[in-house]
Amino acid sequence: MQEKLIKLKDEALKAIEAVKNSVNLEDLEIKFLGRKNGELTNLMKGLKDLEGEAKKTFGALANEVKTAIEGAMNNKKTEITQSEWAKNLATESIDISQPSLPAQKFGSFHPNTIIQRDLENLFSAMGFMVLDGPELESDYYNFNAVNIPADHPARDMQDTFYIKGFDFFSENPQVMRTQTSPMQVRAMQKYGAPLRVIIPGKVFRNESTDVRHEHTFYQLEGIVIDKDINISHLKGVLQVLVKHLYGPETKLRLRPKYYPFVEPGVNGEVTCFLCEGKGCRVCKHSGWLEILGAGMVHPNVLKEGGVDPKVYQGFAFGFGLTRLVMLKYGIDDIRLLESGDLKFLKQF
Ligand code: FA5
Repeated sequence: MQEKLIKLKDEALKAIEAVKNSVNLEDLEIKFLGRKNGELTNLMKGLKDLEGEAKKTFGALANEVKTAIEGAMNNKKTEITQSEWAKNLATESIDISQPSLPAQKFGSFHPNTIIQRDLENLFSAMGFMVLDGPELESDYYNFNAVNIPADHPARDMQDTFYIKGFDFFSENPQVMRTQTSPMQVRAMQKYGAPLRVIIPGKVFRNESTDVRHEHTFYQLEGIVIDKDINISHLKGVLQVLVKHLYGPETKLRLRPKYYPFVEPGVNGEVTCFLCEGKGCRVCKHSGWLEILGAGMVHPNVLKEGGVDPKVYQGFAFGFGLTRLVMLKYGIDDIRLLESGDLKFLKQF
């Protein structure tokens, strides 16, 4: 019995020594140590037929053989695993010069959109509706309805882009809107009085561009119609806006300006962001930057909107939304905003 054990040990150790891969090693494990039919297990079944000292000696030897085979198995397992890793390392390679996968990119809102949304929230909190209007507008709403008849010289102040096939004498000639003011009349016609509404949107003018002027830019129109409305209400709302955007110290200057659709009319300026009022190329060395036109709604415009000027008054304002954006972010050339330059846009 004991010789059988020693023979089994020699055989197992030799076989383990010769094995080259983990699959064959597993087969050997089953062959020698397997619980059901392993050779060592089978030999140990004979233990029950022995007695006394012989049983003791056989038991001890069987344990010694088992430990030796298990130890050899474990050493071989480590050896095989290491050589398999080494083989993988030799065949696989990492190219450290390969560029990394592009990082996930997220878009961001255009600065116009950021400011527009911010102001929509501000005005909504003051009870204003937010409306949208057509960019291709009728000549009637863009000019006539806001008190600028066909032969009025004020039409020269806002030269527009003509539409292909434009016929001034047709029933409904159309233009790319030069201002958001046509929405004053559209809003009154649709909602009547009292009324509190803002209309942000794109406008178009045929003008030579420079650091402050674009041919395509954004305005934000506002109109309030109610009983007992006066110009101090207008000033209050404008001040809320400029202080909200630029801080409590911001100065707003209102000076008389002619607009056919308001009486009296004003233009509004704030301290230039670039030179802080000292004078520079952006503010044409005046220290002030014009950001809006405003005034008390002209009775002719109220009538055009179907509102009785004897009962209701109102004020209206038109901000250059793009100018507000320039001021907010210190952008010294308006043309950057519509340039589609990603380096510029990614900063927001
Ligand atoms: C108007 O467009 C009037 N509709 C504003 C208004 C509304 C007056 C309601 C009274 C009552 P004006 O042409 O001044 O006005 O333009 C208004 C603002 O738009 C200007 O103050 C300026 O901030 C901006 N703006 C005008 N032209 C340009 C331009 N070419 N590029 C960028 N911003 C401009």
